Amino acid sequence: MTTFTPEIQSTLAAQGVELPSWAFGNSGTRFRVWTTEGTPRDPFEKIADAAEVNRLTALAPSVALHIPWDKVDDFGALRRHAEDLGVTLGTVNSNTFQDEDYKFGALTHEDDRIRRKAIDHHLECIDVMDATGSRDLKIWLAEGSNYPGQTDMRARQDRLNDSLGQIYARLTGDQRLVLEYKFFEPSFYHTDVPDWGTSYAQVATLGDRAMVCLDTGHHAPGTNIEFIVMQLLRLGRLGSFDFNSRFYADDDLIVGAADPFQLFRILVEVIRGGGLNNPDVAFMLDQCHNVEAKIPGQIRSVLNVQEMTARALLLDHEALATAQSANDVLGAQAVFMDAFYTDVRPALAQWRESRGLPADPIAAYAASGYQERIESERVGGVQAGWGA
Ligand code: PSV
Ligand code: MN
Ligand code: MN
Repeated sequence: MTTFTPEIQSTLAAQGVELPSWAFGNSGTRFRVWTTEGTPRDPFEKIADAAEVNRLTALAPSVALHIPWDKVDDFGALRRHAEDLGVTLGTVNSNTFQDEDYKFGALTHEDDRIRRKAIDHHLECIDVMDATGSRDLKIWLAEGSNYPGQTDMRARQDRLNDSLGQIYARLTGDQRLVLEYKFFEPSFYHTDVPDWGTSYAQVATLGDRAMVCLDTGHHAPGTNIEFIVMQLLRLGRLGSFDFNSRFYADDDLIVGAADPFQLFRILVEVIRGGGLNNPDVAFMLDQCHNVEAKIPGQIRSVLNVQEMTARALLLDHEALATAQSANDVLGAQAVFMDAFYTDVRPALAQWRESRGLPADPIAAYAASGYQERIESERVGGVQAGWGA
């Protein structure tokens, strides 16, 4: 069985992956949203479910919020609720994709009234951050156009920059703005923040506390994502990850499920670039569990990240560097694949037990009675869903 050095053990022990509150609500596709027994009815119940993932894995110390989906009257109370359950409230995600006014844009809109409304929404999100103690404001914009000639792409970049500048100016202390890109959807011809280069160009003009968010599902098929990870770390602008996996487009499936090797390659570059357990880089999930059980789905996800991190930590950098500098193509590739093919699961199970955690967190969840309890308690009220 693989053994982990004390150094690897302490690196693994320090790892944390932020969970998205929306992963615990009902979700689906544009064809159907599936309902599930025991689904949370409000943000407090979503936080309770996220805390259960952390209790069983010690891997998920914080929960990301989406505003207005997670709007509550008293964010201080939500924060205390989270802290009582041993987690913190993390990234605040804004939402400018579900309001009639934003049909033709929000932060890029040519109508000053609508653009003002979108900026004000972000200022409200920063008020929420002040109450929750969150550091990061994450902005993903569903803005773009469907037809060539439909809009002035260049003027929209200028308005976007002005809007982001106004939002950035409202941040205080260690708060940050993180700008997420996505190559298409909901627009199909042009998107205002389609790629890391555009996100970088926008945030670089704002200041040091403006960063890029890389969602692994937001690239064209075949994109070398680990190259982007390497470049953003080099430039000191990789602010956060939205982890998930996909077969086709923005599928939001369990991270490491579609392409474990890609997750491994990304984590190798994260480690190479000093991004692991670096407070400047937030590791989050952005997933929806349409057909699988939600809490075990999140447990599976954080374990997948942990397993690929452990494999990446086992990479023999010395042997790799030697092979690389000799241009030993096959030798270098063999060293790389040796780490990837190492089955770390038995060693991780044993290590978890040595820390007082269940060797098999998914089995421990099934045996805990938590699912039965929420199914019997959470009757009545409206189940939360992606978008509510
Ligand atoms: C957009 O596709 C996105 O990745 C953004 O992060 C949103 O906030 C999130 O999905 C909502 O699920
Ligand atoms: Mn995302
Ligand atoms: Mn997405």
